[in-house]
Amino acid sequence: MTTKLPALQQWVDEVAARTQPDAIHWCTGTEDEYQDLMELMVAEGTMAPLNPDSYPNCYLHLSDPSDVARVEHLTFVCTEAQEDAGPNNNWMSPAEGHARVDALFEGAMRGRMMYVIPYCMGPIDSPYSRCGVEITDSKYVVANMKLMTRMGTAALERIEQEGSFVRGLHSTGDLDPDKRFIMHFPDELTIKSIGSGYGGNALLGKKCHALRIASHQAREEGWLAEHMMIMGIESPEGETHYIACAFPSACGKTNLAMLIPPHSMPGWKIHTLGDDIAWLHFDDEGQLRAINPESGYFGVVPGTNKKTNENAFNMITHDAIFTNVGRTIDNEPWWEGKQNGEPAYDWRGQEYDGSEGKAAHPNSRFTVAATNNPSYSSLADAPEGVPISAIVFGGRRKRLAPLVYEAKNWQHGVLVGASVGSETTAAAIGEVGVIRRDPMAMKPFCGYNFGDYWQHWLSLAEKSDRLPRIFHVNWFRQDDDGNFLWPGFGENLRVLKWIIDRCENRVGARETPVGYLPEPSDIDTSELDVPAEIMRELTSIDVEHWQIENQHFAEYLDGFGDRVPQALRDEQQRVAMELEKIALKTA
Ligand code: OXD
Ligand code: MN
Repeated sequence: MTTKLPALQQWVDEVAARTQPDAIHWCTGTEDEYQDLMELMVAEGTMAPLNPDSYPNCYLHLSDPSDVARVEHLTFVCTEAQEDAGPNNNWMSPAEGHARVDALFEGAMRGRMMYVIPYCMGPIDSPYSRCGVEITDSKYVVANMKLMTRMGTAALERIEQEGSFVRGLHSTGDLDPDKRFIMHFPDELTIKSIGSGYGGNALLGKKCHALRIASHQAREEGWLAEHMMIMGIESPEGETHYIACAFPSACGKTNLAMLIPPHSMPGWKIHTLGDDIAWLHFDDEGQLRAINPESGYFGVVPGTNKKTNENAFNMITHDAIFTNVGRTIDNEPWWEGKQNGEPAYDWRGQEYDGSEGKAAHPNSRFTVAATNNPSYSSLADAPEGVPISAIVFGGRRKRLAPLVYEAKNWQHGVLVGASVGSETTAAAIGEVGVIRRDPMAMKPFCGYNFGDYWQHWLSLAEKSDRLPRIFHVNWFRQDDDGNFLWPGFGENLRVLKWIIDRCENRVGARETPVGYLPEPSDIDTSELDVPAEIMRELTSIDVEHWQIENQHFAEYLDGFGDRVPQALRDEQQRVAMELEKIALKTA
């Protein structure tokens, strides 16, 4: 018996009987255990140590070339009624889901070690944290879980006290894409994932538990599990505000979370709490508080350099795992946009001469403990989390969305979040439909019907009279030649300052049908090369363009049928009517 909790021991025994591993290892989460795993992987050839002088304690893992990203088409939510999973998820009945994957797990761990990883999502002593146990046959998964979660003995003790935990079963199987499934059983708090070793498919604490299963639990229990980074912004006067931002994958959450203030804003400081996931709960006073359930970052490597994200660039020079990047002749990791060194080998391990493809896979990743981050906030470990002043949504919109605007109230903010989207192809004026809709940046991660999810968001208005304000930002506006209108990166702090000033009622705004917009002069552009007419463009709306957008969004809502809350429809129609009024006036 390796645990005092009979339900856990029984599950581990059942899994072992089905998967037939050679042996079982219960993870303790110690540094020695991590180093032993690394040595084993180096001996097996699945991990390569990088240059110990310039990249101490860093390793490179090259995955199977067919296994480099999340697989949304193979990701399922298994509920009794298909309607409960909603049009936003692939669905299977629980009976069929179990039958399909259980057959693939038969004997899957033969010849392998089975690892049992007890983990805690969130600070070990936080009432908002939730625990899980992942069983896996992948040493790479164990090592990544060590960096990404609080795993090991302390988590097991909490699980034994609480008696409940999310069950995550994972095997890399034979990496055959035809035998790959990521299955979620929210009513059983269970995840089964087979056939992939990639982070989002295999580190079950992350997207599977902390978003898909947790969003389901959060709805039942009155909180939110969101695809949001969390950051603290401290002014030179020492006033700190915390914000939670949801942008679709690969829209710069990690960069924003680690922002370095521009020279023109001396004395400002950024404190990073998380770069990907936030769990938001109300405290006794009705204040929404956030914890980051993770304790590490699993970030996209290409494009990381001193200009885009100096903190990340520095934090991955030690104690990091790289997955699918290239390598220099000096055995340093290399990626497109690194801005120094030359690749000698590509992400497949082959010699690289630049004639074919990229040296690093576009979705190559770093894994590091959050404490590596120079701007790490010690409050990331605070059991009570941090108070959230503002929720910020965003996406990549070349033309439509202004640099920043504020929702008129909570209900309107839910509409703003529900209409988040990112352009996937070059969209000319008018072609606003060419976007991937990604409500609240949760399209791949909401574990239940979006209609019910929006209703859950709306219902929070009844829980508190001091909800955070809701904003939308867009760093990606372009001119006709494809040049970005706003410099982005550290300069985004200028926009965050406006958001904070709004929260403190220190600055006015212009009311429009789509929300409150800044006066161009209310965003400080000193030392920036952004002409006044560009600032006017960045802080105004094109009514006709927004009418098309509103119409597209209404059609999108139709896809969710009668699960769409009436209040959301009302809000969409209110915006449509107000836009129409202006269009008629100016016609
Ligand atoms: C991620 C994602 O890996 O959103 O964080 O895809
Ligand atoms: Mn993400």
